[in-house]
Amino acid sequence: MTKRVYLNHDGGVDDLVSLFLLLQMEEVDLLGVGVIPADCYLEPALYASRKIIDRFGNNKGIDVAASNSRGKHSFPKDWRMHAFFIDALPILNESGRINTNVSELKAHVHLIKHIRESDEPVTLVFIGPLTDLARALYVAPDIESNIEKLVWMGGTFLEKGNVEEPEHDGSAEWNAFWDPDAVKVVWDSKIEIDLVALESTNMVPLTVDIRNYWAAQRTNIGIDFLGQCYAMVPPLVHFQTNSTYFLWDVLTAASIGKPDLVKQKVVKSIVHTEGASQGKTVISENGRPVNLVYEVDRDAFFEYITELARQQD
Ligand code: AGV
Ligand code: CA
Repeated sequence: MTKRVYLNHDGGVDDLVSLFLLLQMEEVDLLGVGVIPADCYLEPALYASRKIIDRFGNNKGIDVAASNSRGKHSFPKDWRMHAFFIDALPILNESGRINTNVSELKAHVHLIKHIRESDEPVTLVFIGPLTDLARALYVAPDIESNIEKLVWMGGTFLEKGNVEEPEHDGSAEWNAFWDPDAVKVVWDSKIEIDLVALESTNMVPLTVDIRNYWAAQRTNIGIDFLGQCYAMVPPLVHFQTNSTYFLWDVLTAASIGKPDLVKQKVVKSIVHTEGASQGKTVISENGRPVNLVYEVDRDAFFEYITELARQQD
């Protein structure tokens, strides 16, 4: 059975790889793509998205929408630069043309339109902050009834998150920290949420082994694309640093195409929107239920994404 899917991403290396992989999933009917300038700069992220759809999207006629949402805390500039590198990859620029359109609608309005027009409930895949969804729910509360569920890369219930910034205690995950109020708005809705939190994404760091595995198969153009993308970001070698790269969003996308890669359990939670723990998600008796993805079969995951990437001639 095919799933209607809408993707909202924020232009990081693993966001753009996730777009590429969702386009390869037979069971996914991708309705549209929104791009939010959180962990990226908007222009290169839009260009890269359109070029990926052109090059690897099999003429699916998907359009891309730009978000004008703003966060509360900015991502580090070094990370936001990654979208420029992907946009410049020769494989995405070979044809010298761009066919995929940018919608006239802002991303949250584009999201509303696609949910309203879908003949079946839509699965929302958010792999950046939740701002566009929170804005959409605010102006169009009716869309809730045509949302199958939200699959979000964000949050963590571990003691240590991945934010290392002044005035913060380090307990939050970045997508939640960028706009904690948006998390609260979505938590206050009745939408079913699958939470791909740091519990599971910590199990899929980028490593030199996985890079070499892709390098050895680089004659295949899709696997070469994976290798080129993950050449831009630091792998886990001796110990984890603030810039160590994980396949956060790619795990989120993979859990849609192959749900049995991951294990889930229901937890009740709230989110902190003020103070030194902003963006921290916490287990609480009175919280709202979410399906926490807490474990992944690492080897099966890497095999699955490699096979998805493999292009047939
Ligand atoms: O917190 C993970 C989210 C994911 O959506 N992003 C990266 C993924 O796209 C923010 C982030 C946390 N640590 C990072 C991040 C790092 N070391 N480099 C780039 N982005
Ligand atoms: Ca992201």
